Amino acid sequence: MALQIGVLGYRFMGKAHSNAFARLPMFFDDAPDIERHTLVGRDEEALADAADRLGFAHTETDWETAIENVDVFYNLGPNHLHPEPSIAALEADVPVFCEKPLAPTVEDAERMATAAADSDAIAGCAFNYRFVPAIQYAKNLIDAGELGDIRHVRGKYLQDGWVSPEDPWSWRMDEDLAGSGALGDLGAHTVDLARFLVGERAGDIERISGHTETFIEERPMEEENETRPVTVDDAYSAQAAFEDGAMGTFEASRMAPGHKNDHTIAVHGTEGSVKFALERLNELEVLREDNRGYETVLVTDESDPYVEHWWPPGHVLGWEHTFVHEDYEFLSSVAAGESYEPSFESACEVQRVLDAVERSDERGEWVAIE
Ligand code: SOE
Repeated sequence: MALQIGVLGYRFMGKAHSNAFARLPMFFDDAPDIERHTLVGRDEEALADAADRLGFAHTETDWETAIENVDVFYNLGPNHLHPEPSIAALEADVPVFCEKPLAPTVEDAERMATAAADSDAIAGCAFNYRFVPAIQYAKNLIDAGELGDIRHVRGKYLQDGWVSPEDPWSWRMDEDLAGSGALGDLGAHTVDLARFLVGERAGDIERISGHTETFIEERPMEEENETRPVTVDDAYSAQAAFEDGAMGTFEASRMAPGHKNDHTIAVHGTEGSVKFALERLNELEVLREDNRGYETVLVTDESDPYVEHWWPPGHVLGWEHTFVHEDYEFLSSVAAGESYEPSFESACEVQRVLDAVERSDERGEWVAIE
């Protein structure tokens, strides 16, 4: 019997995951059978059109009703809608996959992690960049000790979608709806990746010194002749101390002209380094101790993570494939009754780091992760 999937949200992330659901039976022959059962949204006309385009059999404007009719619930709504529907689904022992960041606040994230811990169903958070083959290749090198002991983790996520004061207001600009700005939208990815890549070798992040800035205090509404205040950060930077002594340097900005989706992370150890850039996501720069310089590894061999499901070497993958990989892993975990990472607890750890950045910024001093 196919897993019946319910999805809340049908815009950007709704498309990314619906595309992934459609690819699974074509490229992952051991993927569980799934059906796009119910699409949840508020605007009935737009919802019907989206359900038709994204291949859902039913629509529902009430997420509580939808949860009663499905086997798996994907929460792809804006951040403020992550807690309640996800907690309700978990209380009904319906597995939940929730987009990042887990929640607007660390308090909400803790509630969600507790609901997952108390549920018989599993829950996962959509940190899709863990599922880039080059990132998993890097993790395998690091965990195998190829870089030695870790000294530095350096992550940046730069975009330029809101550089102009004329770039419109959206829910991502509002503290009540999003929780934070670049910090949660972009920084969450970098913190999760850093924990994923070096967590085995360097331990967790112990303390943080953070700084946030809002450069543009209000923005025009797209369809109305009015402006709304921006109540979240446009950019953040942070220094982090890992348990085993490694140093972390993190930043993200929506104000970096010329940078479209420029997520980079570098790890430096006692015996080598790796560097990754999302805009060149098939490649990993690797420096081993005895090399004169970095070598560019094209991570598209059939022995590389996930590549066997797709194309021959050099027939590169894209951003959308990371969603196919994470949905394959999550839905396979649901079908097999196994755990999944990143879990809600892992995603809550990320939220604790984001919260520490904001607490540190407010106090002007280093703070411990609580
Ligand atoms: C917008 O900043 C956004 O779509 C993020 O929300 C995603 O998580 C990121 O992967 C790309 O940029």
